[in-house]
Amino acid sequence: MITLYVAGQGFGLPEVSPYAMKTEIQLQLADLAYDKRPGRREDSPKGQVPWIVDEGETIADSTFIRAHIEGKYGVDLDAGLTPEQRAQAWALERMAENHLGWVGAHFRFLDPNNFAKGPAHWFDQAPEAMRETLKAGLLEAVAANLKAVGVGRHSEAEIAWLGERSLNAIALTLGDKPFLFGDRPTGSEAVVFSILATTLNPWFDCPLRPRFEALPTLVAYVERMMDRFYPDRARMAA
Ligand SMILES: N[C@@H](CCC(=O)N[C@@H](CS)C(=O)NCC(=O)O)C(=O)O
Repeated sequence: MITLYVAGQGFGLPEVSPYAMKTEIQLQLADLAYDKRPGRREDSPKGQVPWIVDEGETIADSTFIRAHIEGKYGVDLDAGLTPEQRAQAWALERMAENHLGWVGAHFRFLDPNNFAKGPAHWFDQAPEAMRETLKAGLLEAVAANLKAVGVGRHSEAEIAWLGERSLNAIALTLGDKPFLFGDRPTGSEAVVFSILATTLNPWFDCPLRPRFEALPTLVAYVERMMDRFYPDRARMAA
């Protein structure tokens, strides 16, 4: 049995970490049984969630977890895709994780109201005397990461414009299909959906939401994925 270590649910989402959501969906797509437990990033070999322990073997990072399960269990989450579609899937994954994800993080963390109603609560159980220092430390680390990846160097309007371009690219790839590459979900679905669900979570204010809502096929896609993989959880409000 595989044990999946995650951050846990929060802010109306089944998993606050899009990467944990991605791995959970990919385990379901691979039809593998797993046990889900809360994990502290300090206990992860790469200092981040998610990670898995599979028969004593520890694998960290969602992309390497996918490679592990596909290799070990002989599963191909992109079965049926052409080589061009596989290349496109990889490009979409990288855009979602390494670009749109940071755009979402910018608005979630650096908007003071969003921070107060979201990430600030991670420190609710910390000793009161340390709470503000811990919050400031997290904000500083996220801001430094945003600067390092480049997103944090732009104005709010520019960041929203960059995010809108990614939303449009995903919507155009999806077209009128139920899933990105046809009638059934493939591996990249887990990535794209998880980043969209986190970035456009109605719990937070985000200038990208009106742009997302102007793309009804994308809104329906997020709802379809949520219903399929988390039927008991909150739906994204349209
Ligand atoms: N490349 C990693 C990214 C994982 C990631 O960014 N996890 C976040 C939570 S969403 C985390 O643990 N952040 C804590 C940190 O970086 O210190 C993956 O695909 O698993």
